[in-house]
Amino acid sequence: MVTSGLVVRSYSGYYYVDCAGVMITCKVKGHMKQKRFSLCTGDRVQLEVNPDKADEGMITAVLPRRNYLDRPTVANLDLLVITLALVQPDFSFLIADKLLVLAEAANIPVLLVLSKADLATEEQRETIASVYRKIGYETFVISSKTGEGIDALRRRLEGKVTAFGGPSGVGKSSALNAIQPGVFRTTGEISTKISRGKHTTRYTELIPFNGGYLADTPGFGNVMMENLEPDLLPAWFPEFRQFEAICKFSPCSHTHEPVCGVKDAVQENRIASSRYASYLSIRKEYEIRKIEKAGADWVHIDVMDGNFVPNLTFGAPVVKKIRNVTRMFFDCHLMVDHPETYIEDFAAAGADQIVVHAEATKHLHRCIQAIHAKGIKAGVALNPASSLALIEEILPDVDMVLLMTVNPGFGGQQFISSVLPKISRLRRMLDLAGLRTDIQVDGGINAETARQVVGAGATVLVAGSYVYGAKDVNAAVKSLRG
Ligand SMILES: Nc1nc2c(ncn2[C@@H]2O[C@H](COP(=O)(O)OP(=O)(O)O)[C@@H](O)[C@H]2O)c(=O)[nH]1
Ligand SMILES: [Mg+2]
Ligand SMILES: [Zn+2]
Repeated sequence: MVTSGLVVRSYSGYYYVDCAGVMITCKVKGHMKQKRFSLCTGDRVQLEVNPDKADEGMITAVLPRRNYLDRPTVANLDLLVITLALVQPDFSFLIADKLLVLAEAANIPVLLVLSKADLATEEQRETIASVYRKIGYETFVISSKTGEGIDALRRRLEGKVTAFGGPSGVGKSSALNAIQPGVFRTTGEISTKISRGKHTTRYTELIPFNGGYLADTPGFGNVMMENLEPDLLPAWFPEFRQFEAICKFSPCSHTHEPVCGVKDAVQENRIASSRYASYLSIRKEYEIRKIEKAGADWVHIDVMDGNFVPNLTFGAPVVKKIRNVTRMFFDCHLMVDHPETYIEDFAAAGADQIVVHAEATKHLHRCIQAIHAKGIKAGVALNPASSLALIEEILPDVDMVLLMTVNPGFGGQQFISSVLPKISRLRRMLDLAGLRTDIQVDGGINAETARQVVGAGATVLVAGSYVYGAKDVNAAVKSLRG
C-alpha cells in the first residue's frame, strides 16, 4: 500500500512517519540513498507500507520543502518560536536579531517569546517587547512559572507545526511543558536524575499537539553568520525597507554611503539603535570571517562621529561584540573630534591599536600617551592635505603613521596620487630618525595602487571595497601582498 505522511523523528537511519495518526517506522528506498538526499524531521514523504507488518514501511519519495532550517535540522515549519529570556540569562538584542535574521533568511514565519516574565521588571518587559512589536514581530511575554501568557500562546500554536528555538537555559522546554504538560524534558528535571552533565535535546522530534506538532530544539545561541550573503542582509531587517527609497545608492549597505535613509531613520529613532547595531555586528562578523579565511592580518575598523567626517559609523559597543568572533588584530581608526574622550571605551572594547588624527586633537602627545597607558598600540593619522610637520615631533612615540590616500569619510573613493611623494618623504624622515615605524595607507587601494604605495615606503595597507567587493576575496588579498 502506498501512502503519505510526515517525518516526526529520525534516528540512525530510521524515520518515524506519522500517517494520519498511525506511526510507521521507515527506512529509505535504495534509489533515494544514492541521491544522497538527507531526509529530516518535518519532511513530507511518500511510502510503501510493509504488507506483512503495518507499522513498517519504505520511503519512496520526498515532497518539495517549503522551508528548511540547518541547525537544528527541521523542514516545513509553519512557525519558529524564537525564545529568549527577559532575564537570567540577560536578554541579548544581538542574539535575538541573529535568530530573527536566520528565520527571515530561511523564509520561516516567526513569533518571539520573551520568557521568565516573573523575574523581570515592568520596564524590562516594555523596553524589549516594544522594539520588536514596533517592527511587526508578534511578541508574547510569558512565564512558565506563573502561567502568564501561556494560554494565549497555546491557542496561537494550535494546528501548526512549530519549533521552539533559542539559546539554552532560556526556558524553551519549560514553556513547551506549560503548553502541553508531561512531554518535554527541561534541563532542571534531568540534571537531578543524571549526574554527568545536563540533558541536551539531541535531535528534533515533532510531538502531536492539538491538530499540529510541537518541537523542542537544543539551544543554539551562537549562530554562525558566515553563510549569509551580506548584500541580502538588509532585506532580513524588514523595518529597513520603508526607508530605503531615500538611499542614494542601490544596493546600499547602510554603512558608509553619504545619503542613506536607514541611517537617517536610526538618527531619528524610527529604527531602534539596537537593531542597527546588530545589523552592523552581523555584517562585520561576516566580513571578518571572510577576510580571516583569506589570510588578512588585521581588521581595520573605521569609527566616524559625523563631525570630524560627514558620516557616522559604529562605536565601541559594536567593536566589543565583534571582539567575540575573532582573535585578529583590531586596528581602530578614530575619525572623530576629541579622540581623547573615546580611548577608554575602545580600549575596554578590545582594540589592539587606536589611531587618532593629528588634526582632531589639540593635545596629540597626551592622547598618544593615554593610548599607550592602556597597554595597546598607538598610531597617528593625517588627511591628504595635512603636512607631515604636524606629526614630526611625535614620530618617536607612535607605533604607526596612517597617511590617508583619500579624504576620509566614505568608502569607494579615488586614490589621491599626490600622496605618493608624501609617503616617500615620511619614510626618509623615519629613516633619518632611525625609526622603523610602520606606514599605513588607507583609501583607494587596489592591486595597482598597492604596488605604488609599497614602492614609496608603505608597510600596512588598508583595503575596503577592493577586498569586500571582490568576487574572489582570497585572490584580492593575494594581489595586495604582491
Ligand atoms: N523563574 C522562572 N524560571 C524559569 C522559567 N522558565 C524556565 N525557568 C528556569 O530556567 C531554567 C532553564 O529552563 P529550560 O526550560 O530547561 O530551558 P531550555 O534550555 O531553554 O529548554 C530552569 O532552571 C527553569 O526552571 C520561568 O518562566 N520563570
Ligand atoms: Mg531544553
Ligand atoms: Zn542606505
